[in-house]
Amino acid sequence: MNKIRNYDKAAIKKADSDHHFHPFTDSKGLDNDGGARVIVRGEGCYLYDIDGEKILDGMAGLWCTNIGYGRDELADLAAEQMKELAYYNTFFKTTTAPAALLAEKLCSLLPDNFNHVFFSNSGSEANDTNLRLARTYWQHVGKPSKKIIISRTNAYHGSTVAGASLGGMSGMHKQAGLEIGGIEHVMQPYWWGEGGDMSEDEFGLHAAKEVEKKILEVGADNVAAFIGEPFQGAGGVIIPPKTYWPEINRICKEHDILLICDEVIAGFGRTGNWFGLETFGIEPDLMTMAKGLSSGYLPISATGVSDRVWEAFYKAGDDFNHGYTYSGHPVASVVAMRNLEIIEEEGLVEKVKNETGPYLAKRLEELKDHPIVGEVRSVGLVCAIELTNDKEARTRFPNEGRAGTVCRDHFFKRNVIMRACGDVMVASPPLIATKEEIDLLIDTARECLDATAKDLGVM
Ligand code: PXG
Repeated sequence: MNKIRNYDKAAIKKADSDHHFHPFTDSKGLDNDGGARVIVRGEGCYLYDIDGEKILDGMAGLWCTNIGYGRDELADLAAEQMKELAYYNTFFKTTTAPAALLAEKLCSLLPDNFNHVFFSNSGSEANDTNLRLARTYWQHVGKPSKKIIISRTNAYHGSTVAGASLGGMSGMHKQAGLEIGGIEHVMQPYWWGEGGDMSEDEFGLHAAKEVEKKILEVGADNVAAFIGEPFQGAGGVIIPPKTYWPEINRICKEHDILLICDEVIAGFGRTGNWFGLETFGIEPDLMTMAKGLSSGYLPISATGVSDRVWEAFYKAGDDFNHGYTYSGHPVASVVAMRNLEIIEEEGLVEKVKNETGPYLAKRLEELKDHPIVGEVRSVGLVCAIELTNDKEARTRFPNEGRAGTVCRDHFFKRNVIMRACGDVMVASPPLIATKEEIDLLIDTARECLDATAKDLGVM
């Protein structure tokens, strides 16, 4: 066990409350709830807070700690690299060994037509990169009018101005007046919420055709790309019907639109394959990768660039006027490289595909009959539980989002982390999770659903 620093709990809580502006948080509400929980240590799938409570992390941090917490060898490698070369950039005719080797390693995992990567530090930045790559690509091939990016409502592509604009989170759009031009949103492939009387397969085609409709409406000559997550993560683990992605492939090809696959959550084993594109049969031109690339040990992200796009930039003989101080940071690169090796050595992708993914699906099915559960769904080691007040009509409890918050708080009290996306409970545990840990997650879910139903006056 690693040594825990001897923190002064009261001082930390006060510092946090007085000075820390938290992301995606109602600060007054947080204070009224007694402030933030202080996490001090992580080991495997568990976190420990400053009060010594042991917490099962059913969310892998924020969908990222794929290899779990407490891997000393990553800390040792980072220290070694910092002592040798803490930093150098990858601009101006220079590189570093860790960045070069990570690029090579990453490309060995990507589809055959992907042989280059561009490094950034977060998923948001990687999607900013994608937007610029897509638009610049069309300039290079002599079609500069192709600028519009088509995305979906309730998509999440990050929190920078471009990331949030590409995303379709209404709350984010409303607050910041995000109006960077040339981004259009179409419906999401969310059968349970929006499928009405259609079968899942019919609805998958219908939702994909909305992309085609939008292309025809604005003119294919004006569209640069379509962007989508293989399954929507932050939107509530929305897993598209199997008809959706093949039709999107067809539409993008037919209208000559680049396809950007945002693998920030789906990548690095989450769905039981290295990438979500394998699970769903997606044929992209650009890919966004972050989170599981380093399992969250250090910030690093990458854009996968297909040969088609790469060749246009290569032939153009011009600078790509884009990059970040820390693109290809050597310490983050070394850590990411070892993280990928650990995923391989421990067979985590196969484990999710053959053992824990099917086990999670099986245990999850048991919750289907619960009175407030509308649907359960999973792919690999990520799942969702829809809370409903009417299973047949597929409707929500009044004050949408409240049922989810009530349920989330029951998990919190029981030292298990499951996230509420509105009224959808979602989990995405580290890929090292054992069947016992999945049992704890699902057994706790049953208890929390009962308690939530009671609070809402259903049971
Ligand atoms: N794309 C996808 C698909 C994501 O899920 C990003 C891009 C942006 O990555 P960065 O590293 O810039 O955060 C994400 C991030 C949530 C939650 O509440 C989800 C994310 C981030 C923060 C919160 O579920 N996903």
